[in-house]
Amino acid sequence: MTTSTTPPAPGAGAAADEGPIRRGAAQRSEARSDPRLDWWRDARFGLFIHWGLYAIPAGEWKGERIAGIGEWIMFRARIPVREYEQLAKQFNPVKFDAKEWVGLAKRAGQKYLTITAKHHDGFALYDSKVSDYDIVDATPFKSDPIKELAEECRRQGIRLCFYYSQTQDWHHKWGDGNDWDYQVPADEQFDTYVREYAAAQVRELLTNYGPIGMIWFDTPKRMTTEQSHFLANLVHELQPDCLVNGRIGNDVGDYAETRDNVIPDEKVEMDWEVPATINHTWGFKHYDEDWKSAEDLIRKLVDIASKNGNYLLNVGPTSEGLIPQPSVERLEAMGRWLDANGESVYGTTAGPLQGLGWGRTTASRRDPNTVYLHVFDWPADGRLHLPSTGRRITAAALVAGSATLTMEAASSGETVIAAPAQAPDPIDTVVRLTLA
Ligand code: FHN
Repeated sequence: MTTSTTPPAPGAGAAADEGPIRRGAAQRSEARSDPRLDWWRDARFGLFIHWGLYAIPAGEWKGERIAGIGEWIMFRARIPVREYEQLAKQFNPVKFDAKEWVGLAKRAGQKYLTITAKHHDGFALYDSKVSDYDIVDATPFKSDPIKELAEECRRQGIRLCFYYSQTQDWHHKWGDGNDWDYQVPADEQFDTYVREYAAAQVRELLTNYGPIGMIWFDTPKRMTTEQSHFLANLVHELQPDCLVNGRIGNDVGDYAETRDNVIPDEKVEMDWEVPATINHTWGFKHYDEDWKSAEDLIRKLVDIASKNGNYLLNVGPTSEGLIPQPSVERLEAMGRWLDANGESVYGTTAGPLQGLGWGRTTASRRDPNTVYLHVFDWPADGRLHLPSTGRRITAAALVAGSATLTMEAASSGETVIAAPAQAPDPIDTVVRLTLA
């Protein structure tokens, strides 16, 4: 199952021939056993939040609907810095409720939350001392939502992670990407931007909000290997356990990132994650109503886990601070499914059977004798034909409800599991196999 629903953003930094995985250090053989990633490997499912000034125009500028993803509106409509900056004066998200946002991640069964501390528009969603272009200094809201989120994440047991756009900054004259206000910065100017401005903000993020799970860099574009190492080293020096994603560039990250919304066709033998949207945009667009179904999202989560990956699923809150209701409903549906079937996703790795027509398999990372069958298409005759895993199966049971299933060996080497005639769960019925 490969899905590519979001058109690549201009300047997104991925070469067309790069394939679905943007590599990170996860490809190094020792990286697969780095225990710093254990919490993240166990988590499998995180909440991505794209929130910033772009939620005000919400996809529309001067009465015109601007094509593309919502958070790119400044770039797409070539909005001058001085004009775009004025949005800050209107940003007053009085309905923002950190407890509710973190509670939603919790109800959805997500284990980490990655929020845009600064996206390509350069606006800092936290109290930055190296710029006045931030939510505390430049908006009527005047308070720091990241501080509240950090406290709530601690209280509710969710790992807080920060998205930080280290290359593109359309507000800063030496950041990359704004060719309508500024000259393209020379290499030395861009280097100063990375080593002084971006580094100072990353330092703030890792100093002022307690332990951070990861810095999620993006669109490496012109980053040199030295610059990637410089930022990764800074992160690891300030918080040695903090992870760095693959989009730091130049194979320097702790794990690999796929292209947006692209799930590899086959299992991948490295640590990887797919950032994905529920509709077609990351930042809020008031007219993007094309939502993926809960069934699709649950099956995507399982598909990803069955190939060793993590699913970082996005919401784009409104400028008032509300997460759109269709996103809430879908995330809650995923959480209900995970409440019953979570053991087949959390703490699992790719399963022993790949390329199955009717579903997917995952395997416990800690118990070598436990394998999970995820049955998407229930057999019409209630008899599930299972190719040999190479190991003897001693028991089969439904994960939800725990009913034991009977098995018989078929002459072909297959095992036939006698299952109820009707699918117990039309989205994904999970069967736990115990191996000898
Ligand atoms: O350009 C960004 C985009 O706005 C969004 O943040 C996504 C999320 O993965 N990353 C970039 C495009 O790949």
